[in-house]
Amino acid sequence: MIYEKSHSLFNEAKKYMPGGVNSPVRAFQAVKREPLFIKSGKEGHIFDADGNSYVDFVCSWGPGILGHAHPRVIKAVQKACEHGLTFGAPTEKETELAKLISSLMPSMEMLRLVNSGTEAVMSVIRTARGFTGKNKVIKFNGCYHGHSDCMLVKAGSGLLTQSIPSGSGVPENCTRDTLVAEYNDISSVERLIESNKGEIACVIIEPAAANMGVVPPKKGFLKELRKLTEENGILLIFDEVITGFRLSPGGAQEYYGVKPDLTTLGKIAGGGMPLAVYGGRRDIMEKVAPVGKVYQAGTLSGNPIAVTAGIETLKILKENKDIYSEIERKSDILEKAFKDSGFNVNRVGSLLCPFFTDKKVQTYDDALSSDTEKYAEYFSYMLEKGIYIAPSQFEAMFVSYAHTDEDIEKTAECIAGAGKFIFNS
Ligand code: KE4
Repeated sequence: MIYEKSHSLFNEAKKYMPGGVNSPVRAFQAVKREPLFIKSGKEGHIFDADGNSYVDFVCSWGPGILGHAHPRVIKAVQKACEHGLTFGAPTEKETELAKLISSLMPSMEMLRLVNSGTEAVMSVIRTARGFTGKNKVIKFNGCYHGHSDCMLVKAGSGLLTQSIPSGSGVPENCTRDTLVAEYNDISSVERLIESNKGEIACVIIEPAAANMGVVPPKKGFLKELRKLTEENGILLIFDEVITGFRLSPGGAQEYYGVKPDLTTLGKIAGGGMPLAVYGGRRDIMEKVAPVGKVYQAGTLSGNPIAVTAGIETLKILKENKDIYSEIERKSDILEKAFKDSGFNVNRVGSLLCPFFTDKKVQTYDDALSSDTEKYAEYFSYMLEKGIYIAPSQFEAMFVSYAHTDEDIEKTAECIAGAGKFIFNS
């Protein structure tokens, strides 16, 4: 493959944007390569500036469950644009999207549209604090909830730690109320609740973790977490920015049969446009301004174009339930290819992740034991074969409805080849 055009575009971009990118993971640093500059996408494929084509399993980190440039979504967005892009005033479409989301996720009795997953999480935490009058928040090591200050914490060594900020620019006082438990370890949550009795507003979790690679919840873990939070008057927040409308039409809460008090959504909810959501129990959401005193606002929140993309996408998902059985079927083939080729692969629905460790990956520490150099080799092998996967061990492979049987077959063959190349099996 030739990458000359991407190379020169990257050099130019680096003069104007940190690392030449608008989000760090896109810089390909973890896989020790220069990023590709993408020119276009269609169905399950993307095309870079040098004219190379790839089967795309990043799918813009999740929104692309229907593939790129779905004709129905594009047509609806083009039509909406003719009437103006944004008014900063309520429109009927926002109610239509809110009703559609609520019909798919009944726990979301009332919700607010925002512009990014980060904004949704920042707002839902503030709402949980405002509703309970408590400040402390439990998150899980290895779960990512966007870059709002109180979520940018890295657990100290061991469990039950007072968090220290990760990265710079986050003052200690922004994270002193953020407690870190271990994913899939309910006793770590029990100990935090015990040592912070009556002070915890909420627990936030990725119901299926996809930001430390893919780590499914152990059987019963989510149900235990629900019971524990209910018993202690602590709100349970499912961060479904990735899992929402992906694991099932009703997301992880339908897939696992556990009802949170609050939920955040993003990615698929906006059909690829900047749109995210937070919501849940009506009595909690009625604390949000202008009804209640929890302030949250946004110039472009619920703008007609992003809302149109979201409505069209969710309508297609709601009208074609076979989409979910289809992406499961395609994911079955890929999972089998990984396993037959000697990979240690985790999977939840249409989210997959090969780990380069002998451990069964069920916690953040297990995930950290993965050989990221080997992941980088795997990444390059697949890229050179025209398969575009996450440029980091700690992300997910997203299967879309637009991936054809040929795409899946080609990918399965490349996985087999990568297995031979890496494990020289
Ligand atoms: P955004 O602010 O990036 O829209 O959403 C933050 C977020 C919140 N919650 C979960 C579970 C998420 O996965 C994310 C963002 N996901 C990453 C990919 N792992 C976005 C990609 C990026 O950071 O460039």
